[in-house]
Amino acid sequence: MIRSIAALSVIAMLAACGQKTETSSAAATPTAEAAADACASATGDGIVISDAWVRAAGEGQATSAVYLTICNAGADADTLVGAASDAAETVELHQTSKNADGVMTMSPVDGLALDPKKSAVLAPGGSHIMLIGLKGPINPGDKVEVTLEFANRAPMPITVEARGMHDGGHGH
Ligand SMILES: [Cu+2]
Repeated sequence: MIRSIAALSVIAMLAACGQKTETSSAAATPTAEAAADACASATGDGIVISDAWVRAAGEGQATSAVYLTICNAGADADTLVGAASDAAETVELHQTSKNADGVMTMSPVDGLALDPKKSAVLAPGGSHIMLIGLKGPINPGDKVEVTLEFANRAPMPITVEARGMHDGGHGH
């Protein structure tokens, strides 16, 4: 992170929400704004994943969801087109939204846009990677392997840690 301090300070001056710029790795739980700021100054051409976790699921529970922040550090747009995991029979990209009756529903989407130098935030109440047909319980602290699939990049395997209902996210 040290080499990006100069760039971050520039961004902090430019960005309205630039007061928080630290987004490194697992310990931090950056806000969407902070993650976007850090992504704007990211170097290289890669995808940078942060704040990745999977919701813990008890015995007999059929579904769970993976949440993460995806920074597209490259200069070109890409799309998250899918994901795979041995933890579930089926893995789908989902978008949660409110229907006409004001009820939260979720539905599959073909892809999630990854704009250059921007972060896409998959979080409770919004987009998520849905695990359908869990092959077993996922306990808090468990590690789950998930492979992210992109339109313009090689698949990217990541490891996400399980959090209980009360540890992660803020509802829904
Ligand atoms: Cu879902």
